[in-house]
Amino acid sequence: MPNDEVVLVSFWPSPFGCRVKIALEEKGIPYEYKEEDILNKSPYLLAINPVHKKIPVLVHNGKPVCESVNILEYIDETWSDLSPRFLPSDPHQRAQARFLADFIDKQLYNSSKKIYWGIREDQGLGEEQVNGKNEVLRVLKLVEGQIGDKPFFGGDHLGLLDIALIPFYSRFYTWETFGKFSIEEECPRIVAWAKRCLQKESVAKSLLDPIKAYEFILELNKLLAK
Ligand code: GS8
Repeated sequence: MPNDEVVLVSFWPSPFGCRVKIALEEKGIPYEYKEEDILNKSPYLLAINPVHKKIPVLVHNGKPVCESVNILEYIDETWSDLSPRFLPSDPHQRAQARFLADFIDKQLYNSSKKIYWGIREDQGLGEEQVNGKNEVLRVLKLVEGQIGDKPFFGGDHLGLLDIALIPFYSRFYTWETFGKFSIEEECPRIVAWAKRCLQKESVAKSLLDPIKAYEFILELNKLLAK
């Protein structure tokens, strides 16, 4: 669809926005990027996502699509002629990929916030942080158990689950630094998988630098402390 107008509205540190960037890059779909300040939301964002008022939003020929996993599925269906396909053709495998992407959304991000949200890094580990760390490791170990003998969850190419999970790799450094633990020691297969994903240009050019992600959290915590 050569005359398509594709706009991604996002906020630079967002792992959810990063998913959409990777998906568009993987399929080679040209798009315009619009940065949104989520601390001072524009009337445009409120108009295109009046329900959740969150980024990312993909605006395709003027029509907004919200919620990152929903956007990934929309991209896969709309540009079904472009490879790779993010969802497997087998219904059970498709259900499983959706199930795990949903599990990541419900568990990983919220648990991880307990490790760093409003925490001073020079404090000893509090109970909430230890809980957050244990929950994060539980999720990662469960997901790690699903890695088969292929390089990616999607098989030989990136699939829905790969794209949903890989943006959080940029946050590992933050979680490890605040939580004083090593994900590589606990979940070596997840880290090996992430390194394979990073060999993909779509991932390498979309993923946030881990140090920038960490500095962003430090700034956010300063704002929260005010
Ligand atoms: C989550 C998006 C989200 O949390 C998705 O798209 O998958 N389930 C959604 N977006 C955040 C920025 S990233 O942390 C956001 O827009 N927050 C604004 C707010 O909460 O007001």
